[in-house]
Amino acid sequence: MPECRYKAVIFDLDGVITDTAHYHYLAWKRLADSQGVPFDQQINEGLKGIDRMGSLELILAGAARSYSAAAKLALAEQKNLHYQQLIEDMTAADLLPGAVEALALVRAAGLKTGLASVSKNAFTVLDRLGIRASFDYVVDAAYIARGKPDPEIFLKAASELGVDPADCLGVEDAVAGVAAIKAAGMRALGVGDPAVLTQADAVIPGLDRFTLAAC
Ligand code: B16
Ligand code: MG
Repeated sequence: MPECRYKAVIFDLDGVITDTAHYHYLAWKRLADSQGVPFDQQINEGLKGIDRMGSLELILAGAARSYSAAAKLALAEQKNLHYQQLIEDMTAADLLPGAVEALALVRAAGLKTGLASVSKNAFTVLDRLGIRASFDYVVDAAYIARGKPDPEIFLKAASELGVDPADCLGVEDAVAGVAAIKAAGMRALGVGDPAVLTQADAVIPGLDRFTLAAC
């Protein structure tokens, strides 16, 4: 194999490794409906990669009334309970096609693997999927001050892996996530639609098309 241009690959979780993006949508939809606030797949697209309170603020921007800080916290907690119910029964069958193979490919090439999810439920999801040990470092979102598109989470992953950001490939399904990778000074591989992920260096439809030559 020719020498790889990367030393580490840092993956997003929701929408890349597993389709929890859909569970987030269902949980937000239930909450938005309970408040009579408009919410659909298009609004949801803009929430991908945005942390819980940031997502709530974007949803409540469409509300007819205003909410106190305490009411917002209660709504965020409610959404999280809906979400936790939805992920309760996840298993390895919920891994997206190619996810396990992509992680194995990266390790077989001698590269490090990182996970950069702003989800505070990421460790639970990784355990349900049975892939926590496939990562050399998983960022704990509880210690991240700024969500995507801020580069903080990707820079934290690179630093803990002991790799220069310029030697990292970031893999993301969200516009905000791709922006975070680029702001961190990394190459960005988008997973999804090239018409949506316009800032990515390359885009593949799913990890089943992952190669280290992808961008
Ligand atoms: P939680 P990622 C993100 O995860 C999701 O894309 C986003 O929709 C969600 O609001 C966020 O995690 C926070 O999740 O409420 O579980 O803390 O894409 O960075 O893996
Ligand atoms: Mg994502």
